[in-house]
Amino acid sequence: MFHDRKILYSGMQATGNLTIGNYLGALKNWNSLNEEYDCLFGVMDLHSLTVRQNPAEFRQRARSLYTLYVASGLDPEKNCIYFQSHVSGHAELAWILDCFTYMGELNRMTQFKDKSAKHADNINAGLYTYPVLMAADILLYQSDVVPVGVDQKQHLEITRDIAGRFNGIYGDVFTIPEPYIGRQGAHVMSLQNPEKKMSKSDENPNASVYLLDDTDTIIRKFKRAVTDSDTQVRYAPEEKPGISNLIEIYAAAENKTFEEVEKEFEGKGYGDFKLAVGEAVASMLKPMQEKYKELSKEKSYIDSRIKENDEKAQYMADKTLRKVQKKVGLTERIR
Ligand code: AQP
Repeated sequence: MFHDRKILYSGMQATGNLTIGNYLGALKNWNSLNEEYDCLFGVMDLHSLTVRQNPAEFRQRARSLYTLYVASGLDPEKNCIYFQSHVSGHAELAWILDCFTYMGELNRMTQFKDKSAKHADNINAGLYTYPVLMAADILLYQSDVVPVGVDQKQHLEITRDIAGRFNGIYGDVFTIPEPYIGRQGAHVMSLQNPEKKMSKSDENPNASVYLLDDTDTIIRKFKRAVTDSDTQVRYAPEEKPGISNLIEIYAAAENKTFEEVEKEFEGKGYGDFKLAVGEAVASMLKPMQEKYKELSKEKSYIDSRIKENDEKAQYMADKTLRKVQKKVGLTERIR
């Protein structure tokens, strides 16, 4: 499966149903990465535990996330698509790296502050040490590049700091990962509050469009999207955040520039535009939804890919983990 090319690592949490933000911002672009890199894409189910999950729904959602990766076009025979929790090395390496991370560094993480504010009733230690588990995810596979959204930049920096510190003591154990510099995805905002990013764990279902929403639901959500009292379809994120967000979505769905979109809707009202955005998104999602339906019936195909890829990931992870264990002086296993 792998060709000794540079390794690229990414993943998504199973904290909710995937949204068009996850798709246009990440998943859509992941599809072309395999041309250049050996790619690992994780279903980051351990990370998802920082938020309390209903076990049955969580299990089903994580499986659905795996199937959606495949339905979106990621080939599980060319990419290593696997479950984070199936490779015990993530948690094992995270513990060792915890001992090489300073509280002062973790105290500076803005995502911890944001997420603690969002989940004030459950500010657990996992939320705090989340960046160390993320560092373990990346370093375990000797990843060269990581595509990161703005909100994850700080986490990649701390990963590089931890790896550099470890290498400084023990020699070249870890590859120091670089941010992926390539085509950036769209940044999609909430349909109900365009100041906030569209999120799979948003409590308001009208704020997000999910990848498995049917056409009527999609069109209804766009019709209800919060905009301004003006009538001009013009890209001006500060002044018109709602309409600018819809322009960004439409442009990404139709592969058009913002200027082309503005021109197309010159003299037309918001009603026409919202309907067009809904239709464009519904037709963008249709092939993926059909593929998802088909794949959901092919349980044994997905099971085999999960098994193969788990083994592949486990093999790669073990190599790094054994090296790390040896370097820090843990007693070798007797085989
Ligand atoms: N609104 C968005 N626009 C563009 N890209 C987005 N991503 C997420 N939301 C948007 C990208 O999707 C990937 C998923 O990352 P994640 O699952 O680790 O969690 P996240 O970034 O915190 O995404 P969510 O949907 O907002 O999850 P919750 O609600 O659990 O916090 C990343 O590549 C991210 O950049």
